[in-house]
Amino acid sequence: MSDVEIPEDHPRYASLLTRHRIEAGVDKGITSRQGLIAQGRGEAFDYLLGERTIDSADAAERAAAAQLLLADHPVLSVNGNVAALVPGEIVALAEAVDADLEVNLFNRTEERMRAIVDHLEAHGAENVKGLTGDGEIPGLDHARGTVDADGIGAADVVLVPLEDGDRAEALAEMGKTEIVIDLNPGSRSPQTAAIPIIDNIIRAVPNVTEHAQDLADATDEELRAVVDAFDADEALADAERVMREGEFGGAAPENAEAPSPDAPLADE
Ligand code: PTJ
Repeated sequence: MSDVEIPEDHPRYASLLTRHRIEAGVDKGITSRQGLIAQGRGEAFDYLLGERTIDSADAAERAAAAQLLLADHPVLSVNGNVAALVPGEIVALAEAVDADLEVNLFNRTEERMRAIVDHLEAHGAENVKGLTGDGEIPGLDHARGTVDADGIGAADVVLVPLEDGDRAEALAEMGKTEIVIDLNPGSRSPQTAAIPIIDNIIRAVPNVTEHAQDLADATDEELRAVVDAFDADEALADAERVMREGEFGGAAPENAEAPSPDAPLADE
């Protein structure tokens, strides 16, 4: 996919590039139209975060890298938004932690499954799972619960970026260790996760890969210590605090008002 010409010094460069990628994903039959809405919601949270990786998210990204390296069978789940936004980056992460990639869609159609597998393969992926669909996540209807038995079905650790709350809960109930990337700390998916990453996927995935490369020679004991030092509740609370207190980090206009401390964050 060719990126549109946007000058790199444009103040909204990253945001415009992201929008273009999502639009192009819809045009190519990779991303669902609902994916556009999901992106808009994500952007609002990213704006409140200051469009940066806060320290607690960086800690989560390091813990995620350690957890993926410790796993016996890690799987990275790819939906239409992930495929449009970070196709090369998710392939690089799978290589760095020796994980399977599995296309797993909320709105599953065979055409979109195939288009995403092809797109990932064009970015260097091999043996992408998801098309077999011979397993299921208990507690969900067929369309939403279909997985590969030897992919997500058999995984011990699953990375599920931009996941819907029901499926995140059902996967956790199957005993999977879940790593969720989601910009909304009030959403059920990160609240269900062992490791919630409150960051934009375009920053999060390359940073998990960097941490994995940094931890490549660590012993299991050292990796376990990184995972154990991470506190999911603290990370969620820290992201919510940054958003409520309006530490915009330069991304917001000077007259932007901080959100009211009493306003609840949306729970999906
Ligand atoms: O391709 P499919 O059919 O599997 O559908 C994918 C979407 C994302 C459309 C589907 O899973 C969906 O409707 O998701 P939700 O319920 O809208 O949740 C998406 C979550 O991802 C929301 O909490 C958003 O804030 C968050 N989000 C959106 N864009 C980003 C993001 N989080 C991190 N990085 C983003 N770029």
